[in-house]
Amino acid sequence: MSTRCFTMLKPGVLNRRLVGEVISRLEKKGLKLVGLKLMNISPELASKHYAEHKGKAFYDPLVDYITSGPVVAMVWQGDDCVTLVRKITGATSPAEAHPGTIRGDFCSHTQHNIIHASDCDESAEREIALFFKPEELIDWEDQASVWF
Ligand code: 3AN
Repeated sequence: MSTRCFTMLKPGVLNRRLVGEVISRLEKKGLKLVGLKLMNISPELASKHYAEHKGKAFYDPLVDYITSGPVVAMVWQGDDCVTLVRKITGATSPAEAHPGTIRGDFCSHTQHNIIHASDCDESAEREIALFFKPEELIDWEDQASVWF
């Protein structure tokens, strides 16, 4: 079943010139990009996005970091989208993320683990609604859908 996943390249990824590389990996898998924007995150949006982590030791540094510079927010669509994106993203801790995954290849510290990806379909829909207006998403006709 076609579902959606919210992903976000965290602050600093623009600096590292990795935006194209990450998008390319998700595209090559066959996922369909239906939303994309460069944006700054307000503290209010950060606190909504990371509400489940409120009270944890890493929460304040996480909000400070995620609001520290522009992010690239994306919505991907495809069959089992969240599962596929999270496989390509790799484990939360870069030490556990396998080589060949985005986190396995491009980062060393959990707090600066390059990319956010929704962890289930419900989180994806909640996060998409936080970051995108409905009219910012374009469900274009996919002629290649037979392959994916
Ligand atoms: P994921 O991003 O893999 O779904 P979550 O939701 O557990 O992982 O964590 C959200 C973000 O919080 C992570 N991407 C990471 O930046 C940060 N984070 C999670 N656990 C830690 C930790 N133990 N120390 C520092 N930062 C953490």
